[in-house]
Amino acid sequence: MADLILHHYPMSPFSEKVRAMLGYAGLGWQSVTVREMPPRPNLEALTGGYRKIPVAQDGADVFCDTRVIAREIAARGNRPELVLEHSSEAVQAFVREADLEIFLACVIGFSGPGMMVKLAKRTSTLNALRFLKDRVSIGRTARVSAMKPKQARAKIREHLERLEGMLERDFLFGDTPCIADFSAYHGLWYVRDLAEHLVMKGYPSVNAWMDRIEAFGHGAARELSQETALAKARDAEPRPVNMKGEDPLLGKQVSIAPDDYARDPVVGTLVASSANESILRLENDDTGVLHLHFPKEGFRVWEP
Ligand SMILES: N[C@@H](CCC(=O)N[C@@H](CS)C(=O)NCC(=O)O)C(=O)O
Repeated sequence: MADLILHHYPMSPFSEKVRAMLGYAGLGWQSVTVREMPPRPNLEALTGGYRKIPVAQDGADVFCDTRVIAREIAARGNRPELVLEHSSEAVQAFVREADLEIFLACVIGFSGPGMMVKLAKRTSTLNALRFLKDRVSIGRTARVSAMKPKQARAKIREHLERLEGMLERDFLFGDTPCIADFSAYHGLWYVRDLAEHLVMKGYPSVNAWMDRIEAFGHGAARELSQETALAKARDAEPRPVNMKGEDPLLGKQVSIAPDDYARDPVVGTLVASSANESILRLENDDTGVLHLHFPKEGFRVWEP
């Protein structure tokens, strides 16, 4: 299997989840840095309009959402503990909450003016203002219950208490990490390492656990340009699809979109549908034929 190409940006928590998993799995990968918000024309040619970050790519196969990206990392690094559907019910329930409510609480509760100043310093003031406008618009069109910053901070304090209690061993569910550790880590990375918020101070076990995850590093990344990533898609064929499923929408043109926030739909032909994954075929001049992989959970598929 080829090294994954990761389309990401430094301040993105879900990208940090993937970078940390790549480090844990000891993998080499290719890094394509994208803007913090659309327009991202080169990436849009690969994703058909799916707008969340990160996105991973292997030739003409494109992996949208960290749940399907984790499966690719697990396969390349022989780390089955990163595959959500192989995990216990308790781990799956924990990950579901960590990747949605807890992540949103971290971002809503701890994105003060300091974060905007950081972004402005890394990019430009105009970029930071555009970012703010973009995120307000994501919030307005989201289908998740809105939280006020104060409520969000209270939720995170409660969450930190719970984690502190869970961390009797080195990792959340035992002596070795699993997908739950990476899902819980990335939101708190935003709070502790990006926002540098003092709320984290009173939780020594949580801090030591985060340090253990950070010690895995990010794996060996090589920079790649957006144009080269597109060319790699154009020069490759999608890998053969070996699961098809019973879905009545198979073979039809469908729309697919996240059902929580940033719900921009992608239109393509549904070429495979299993319990955990949908694969859409897309074709355009810049990339040729692509297969886009989406998780089943958290996505809606319908006939347009
Ligand atoms: N469920 C998605 C969540 C990804 C997500 O929310 N990513 C954030 C960045 S950390 C995002 O896309 N924000 C909007 C953007 O970057 O355009 C996953 O697991 O990949």
